[in-house]
Amino acid sequence: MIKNSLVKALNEQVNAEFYSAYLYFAMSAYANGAAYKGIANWLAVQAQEETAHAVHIYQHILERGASPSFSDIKAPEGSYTGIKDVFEKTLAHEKLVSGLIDRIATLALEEKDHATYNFISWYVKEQIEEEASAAEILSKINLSGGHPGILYSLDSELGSRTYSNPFGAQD
Ligand code: OFO
Repeated sequence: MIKNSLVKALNEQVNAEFYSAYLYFAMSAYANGAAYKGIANWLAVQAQEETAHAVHIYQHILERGASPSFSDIKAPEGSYTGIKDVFEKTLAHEKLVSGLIDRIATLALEEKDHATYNFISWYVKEQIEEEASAAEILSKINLSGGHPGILYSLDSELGSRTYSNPFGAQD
């Protein structure tokens, strides 16, 4: 039987994942308005992945025989000073999420809940990739020195990202 403390933490994580989706959609809308269509695409795919994470965690709560609970999803910041600002905030947000995931992993170990520990371990690994990809894009933006041609190439590169459900279910 899953402990209430873990149900609470997982419910909070569902909310945090939906917030992440909101945040990346807000950033995508900003990038779209700033004519960075490829970056807008990358961020929209990121938002879809975050939604898939929320659903996946919600399903785990149900599968463990517990009740999901729902609270308000915070509105994301909608204004940015440029794409560097967007990716600085993306990296900072992913670091924050890594901390939330680590907290659940620690709690699962303390509660000797190996099922939740095994479940959340996927996210521990995922967060390494999430931080690395945000850091890589940010360093490319920094290296560009604001050169329009380099930023155009980066925008084209990020425009090729496509969404596929990370859990192999229907998109
Ligand atoms: Fe849910 O992976 Fe980013 O935050």
